Amino acid sequence: MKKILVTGALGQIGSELVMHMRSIYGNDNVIATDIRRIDGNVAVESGPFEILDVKDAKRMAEIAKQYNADTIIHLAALLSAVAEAKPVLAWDINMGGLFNALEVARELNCAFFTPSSIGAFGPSTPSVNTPQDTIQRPQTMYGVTKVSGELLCDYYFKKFGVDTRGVRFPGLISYETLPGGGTTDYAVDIYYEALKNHKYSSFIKQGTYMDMMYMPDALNAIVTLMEADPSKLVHRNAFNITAMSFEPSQIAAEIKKHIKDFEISYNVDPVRQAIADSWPDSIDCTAARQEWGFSSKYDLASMTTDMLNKLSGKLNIK
Ligand code: VAH
Repeated sequence: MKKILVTGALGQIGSELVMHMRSIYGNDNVIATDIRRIDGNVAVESGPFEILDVKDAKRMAEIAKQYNADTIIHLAALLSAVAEAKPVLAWDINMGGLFNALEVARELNCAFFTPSSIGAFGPSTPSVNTPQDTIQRPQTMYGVTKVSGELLCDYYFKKFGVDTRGVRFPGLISYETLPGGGTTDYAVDIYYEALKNHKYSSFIKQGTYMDMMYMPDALNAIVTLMEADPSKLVHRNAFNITAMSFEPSQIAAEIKKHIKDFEISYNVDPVRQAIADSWPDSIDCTAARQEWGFSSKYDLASMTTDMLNKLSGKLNIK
């Protein structure tokens, strides 16, 4: 990877991945794009930034040619809860944008990464230690676009030889940007509320297990996969990866070790609860470990310590 075009660069993953990749490949070699510019944002100010609506195929191709991109990291998408509220827009952005990005990668012979998600599984998928290859009948628009995206990326590899690669991300937890519109966002919101108010009302009910990962491990996984030997990639797109699986009372108990009077309560959102119930409790990531050496560093305890330290600085709360 030498000239990397990132779409959705101001989102939860993009805002940190741009900085991570710039630290590895050089500021001028990572072109950040998003549908809007946020002046002062470090991803905008520390290197090339272009406004790009991923539904605009012509503009995407122009930017990729202008910067001689050899890699496209396509992150622009609507997340699960927003996609369920706006399913037509979600298909338009998640699939229309993906198709445009794959076409640019095909025309310019770019390597290509886009994330799938545990949202690509559904209620008929084995929910414990979910296999790499299994039933995928998601019942959310987000999940439909993720399964479709996995198949489209496989097609572009087999039909056109585009070097497509991807992972099925679990819920990602980070402190740089507030996540928007996801089902796993409770596991980010809880840290903010714990520091600000020493209490949190969870929209996901107690006992609801979901796979999760701290953002540093997600960033490392993307770079490791993109640098991996392609001859070793059997599954190529949509590798199951995870770092931990927990339910709301477990993250609350871990926070309580740092904030003694922290209390969790529950005010369940039926829409996001139904989405969470359709996802696995835990997934198997043997294929990722075997084919490109995936590993994760953070567990719930070490993530909680780091999240609370970083957020207390960001929120200026001692
Ligand atoms: C969401 N954070 O909740 C995203 C992710 C696995 C969850 O896809 O929609």
